[in-house]
Amino acid sequence: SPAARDRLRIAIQKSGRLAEPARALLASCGLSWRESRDRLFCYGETLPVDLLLVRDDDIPGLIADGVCDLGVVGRNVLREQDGERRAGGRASAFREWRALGFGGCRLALAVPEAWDWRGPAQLAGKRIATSYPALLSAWLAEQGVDAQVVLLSGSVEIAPRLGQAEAICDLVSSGATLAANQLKATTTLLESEAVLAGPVDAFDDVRGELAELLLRRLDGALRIRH
Ligand code: PRT
Ligand code: ZN
Repeated sequence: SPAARDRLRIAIQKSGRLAEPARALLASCGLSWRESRDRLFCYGETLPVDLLLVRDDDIPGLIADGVCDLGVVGRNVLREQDGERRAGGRASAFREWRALGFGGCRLALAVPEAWDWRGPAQLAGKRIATSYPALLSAWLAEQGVDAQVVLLSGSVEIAPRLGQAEAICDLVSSGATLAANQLKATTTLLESEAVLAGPVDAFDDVRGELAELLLRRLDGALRIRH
């Protein structure tokens, strides 16, 4: 279990879609920080709550390793990494504590516009490109469909045109990217948004009280927003 600490450390995205909204939400909870020159660590001034600025993909692992206590990350990333851990026989090491109401998108299956979509069975024997292999594999298994998962770290939507796959499974918000690549969304595998992620169990030192205080303020801030 993570080493005891008397300050709470929250990981947020350094740059990207969730970076500014995450900071703004935490600031609306009364937190403020003094920034270090490298902009990787922000020291909490009003409360002993520090920020670590990282890649979003690193956030679940930082919580699992006890390097950070909490994190703001897409549910898609959190569920994918939990799925990968459990597929590898490891126990869950983080979970969703709160849905935060921004960064909304969906993980969807998309096929060429020319396809006459009749359902998941149509994917049998096909290649599906994705950056979410655990979530896609779990869904395929649930549907009883035997398809090949092609793992790509980026530019998933171009894979069908490049001949790497017949279909894709990727995040969609406006749908413009799919349309630009002559693809159409079919089934939604996961509705996603930014979430506050934390360990599976409560903290057993002063971080527990800090986390409770933060959650109370967060719930207040989220109520005002909605
Ligand atoms: O550098 P770092 O690794 O931290 O950032 P990143 O590039 O991996 O992440 P970033 O900032 O792109 O996304 C962070 C999180 O924002 C994601 O994990 C999602 O939870 C959330 N989010 C919300 C999205 C989108 N909407 C989104 N539309 N993440 C990505 N997209 C991409 C999608 O992959 C596709 O390429 O936008 C394109 C589709 O958008 P539309 O509007 O054309 O449908
Ligand atoms: Zn990322």
